[in-house]
Amino acid sequence: MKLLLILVQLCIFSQNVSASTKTKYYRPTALAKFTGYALKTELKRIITATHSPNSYGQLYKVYLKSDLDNTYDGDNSIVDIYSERVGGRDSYNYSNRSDMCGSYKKEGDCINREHLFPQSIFNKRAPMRADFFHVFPTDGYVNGRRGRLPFGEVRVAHWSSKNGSKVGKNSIGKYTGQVFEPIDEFKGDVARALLYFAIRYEDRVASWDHVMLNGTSDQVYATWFLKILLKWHKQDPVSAHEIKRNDHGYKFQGNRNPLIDYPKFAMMIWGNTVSN
Ligand SMILES: [Ca+2]
Ligand SMILES: [Ca+2]
Repeated sequence: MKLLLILVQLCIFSQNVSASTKTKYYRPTALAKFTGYALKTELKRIITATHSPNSYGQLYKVYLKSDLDNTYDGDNSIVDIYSERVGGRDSYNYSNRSDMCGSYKKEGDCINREHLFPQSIFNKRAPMRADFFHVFPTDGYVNGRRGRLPFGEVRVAHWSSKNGSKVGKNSIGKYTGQVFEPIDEFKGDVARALLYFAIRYEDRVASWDHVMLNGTSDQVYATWFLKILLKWHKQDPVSAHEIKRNDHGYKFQGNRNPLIDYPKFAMMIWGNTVSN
């Protein structure tokens, strides 16, 4: 009973800590003046001013803390969105520095750094390349199968990973090219990482070329793609794993992902665009 009480108190304490961290970081009263793309630009100012970029090599170190599984299997292996099986046994697991790639021939060989916003689009330049909030630890082989495909939803997969991530033609909205579909559990995680990227780099994206982009610095993503991201953001809400990862990212590089802290910001920024 006493232990339970201590646990409850600890829980309340950690929630308070996280709430006060957020208040200090965003100053919500000042932020309340903004909405739409003005809110996006104000968030960009905050998350850029506080961003202290790290080297690319540091990511492998931080993953061994930030991405450990105490949400799904609780076994302290790395949560890999391309191999984690929710409610089932993972086909393979990674947990050590020695599991980092390396070369791979098949799934389960090694883990590497997946740029959810493909690094070829920005020529591997800093600080995008090592930005923790869109670079996730994933299986090297599945990462290779995804390549620089946009994300989307696939009805008929021509390839699937062992956890059910798919490659095939997009079956939702106007775009019908090849896409990569993560499993449902991680669709929101992917969406929030890419929406973070659109905010953080709004001053650079307009000159980059990719089918998921629309060449603007405000909307950033093509409407078909933005609709998918906002749908995923809604259907897969922020998880305990993402909250933990966001706090680790804050320690690691000084800034935060606003879509994890305040999920409502996504529709406040882009809501008008997708309802048109
Ligand atoms: Ca796991
Ligand atoms: Ca999720």
